Amino acid sequence: MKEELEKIKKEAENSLQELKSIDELEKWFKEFLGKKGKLSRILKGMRNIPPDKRPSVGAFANEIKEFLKKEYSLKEKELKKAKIEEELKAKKLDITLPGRPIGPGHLHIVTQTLREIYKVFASMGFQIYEAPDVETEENNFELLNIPAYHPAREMWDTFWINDKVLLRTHTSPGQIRVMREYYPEPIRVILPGKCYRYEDITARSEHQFYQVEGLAVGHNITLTDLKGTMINAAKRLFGEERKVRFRGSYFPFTEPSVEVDMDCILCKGKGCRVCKYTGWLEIAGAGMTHPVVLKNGGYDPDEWTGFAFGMGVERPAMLKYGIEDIRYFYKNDLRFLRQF
Ligand code: FA5
Repeated sequence: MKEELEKIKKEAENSLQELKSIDELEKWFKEFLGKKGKLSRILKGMRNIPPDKRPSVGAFANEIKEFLKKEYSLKEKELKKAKIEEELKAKKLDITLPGRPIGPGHLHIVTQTLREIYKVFASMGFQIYEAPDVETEENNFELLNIPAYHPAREMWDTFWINDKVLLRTHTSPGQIRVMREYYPEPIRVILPGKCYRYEDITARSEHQFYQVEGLAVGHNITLTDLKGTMINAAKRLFGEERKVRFRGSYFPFTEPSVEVDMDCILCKGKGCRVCKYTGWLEIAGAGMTHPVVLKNGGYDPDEWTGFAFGMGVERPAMLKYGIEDIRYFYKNDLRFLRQF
C-alpha cells in the first residue's frame, strides 16, 4: 500500500508542475485530494491491511496528504500571481494620453433666477438683507400678528426645532429683523432666502424652496407704490407685455392684503392647463404692513406706513422655462441643470 501511495504522490507532483491555470488546479485538487479523489480511495482500502501495520500506513498517508496540500497552496499562489501579472500587462495604462477635459460649470437655475430678481429690485432702489433660516417662533409668527392658537398658523406647516425655535416657514420674519435694525430710517429691502414647510412634496410643492420678501417703510407709502413696484417687477422679469392684477386676500401681517397675479405666460391669458384655464397665474402675496407689525418693528404706525410682498422663486422659474416638476430643481441631475 505504501508503494501505491508513493506512486500517487509522484503522479500528483508531476501533474502539478504541468498546471497552467487556477481551473486546472481545482481539477487537480479534486482528482488527488477531493473526497472521491485518488488518495481517499486508497485510504478506504486500509481495512484490508493487517491491524498492526495500519498506524504506520495511516501516518504515511497523512504525511503525503499534508505534503500535497502544501504543494497545492504554493501552486495556487504562483498561479494567482502569474494571473495578476498577465492582467497588468494586458491592461497597461498609457499615462501619456491627454486627460478628458472638464468643462466649466455654471450657476444653478435658482441662483440665476434670484440674481435676475435682485437686478430688477436693485434698479428700484431695494437693498438685499439676509436673515437666518433658523428663526424664533416669535419672529416667524408672534410678532407678525399670528399669536399662538391663531388659526392662521395652519397656513404654514412648520418644522419645529424646539418649542421656541423653528425653520422659517416664510421670509416674512426677516421684516421684524430689518425694522428693528433700521429704525428710525426708512426701509426699502428685499429679503431672499430658503423657507421650509412640513408639506407633502408634489410637482408644485417642495418642503424647501426660496422666497424673496420685499419691505418698504416710509412716511407716505401707499398701496399705489406696492402696485407700481409689483407691475414693474412682473414686466421686467416676465416680459413687457405682461398684465398684472390684484385680488383681495388675507395675511395676518398685512392690511389690506392682496394676491398679485399676472396673465399666463404660456397661453397669454386665453386659458390653459398651467393656469387652470383662468388665464392668470399667482406670483406673490402682498399688502400694506399691518400697524401691529410696524409697531413690533419699532415704527409708530401713526407716522409710518409700509408695504410688503413675498414671492416664490422656483414656481415663477417653472413658468418662465416651462419646467413641469419642481422636484427637478434639487435632484442635481446635470442633464436637467445643463439646460439653463
Ligand atoms: C407667504 O409665505 C407670505 N409670507 C407672503 C407675503 C409676504 C404676504 C409679505 C404678504 C406680505 P405664501 O404661503 O402664499 O405666502 O407663499 C408665497 C409664495 O411662496 C407662493 O406664492 C409660492 O410661490 C411660494 N411657495 C409657497 N409654498 C411653496 C412650496 N411648498 N413649494 C414651492 N413654493 C412655495
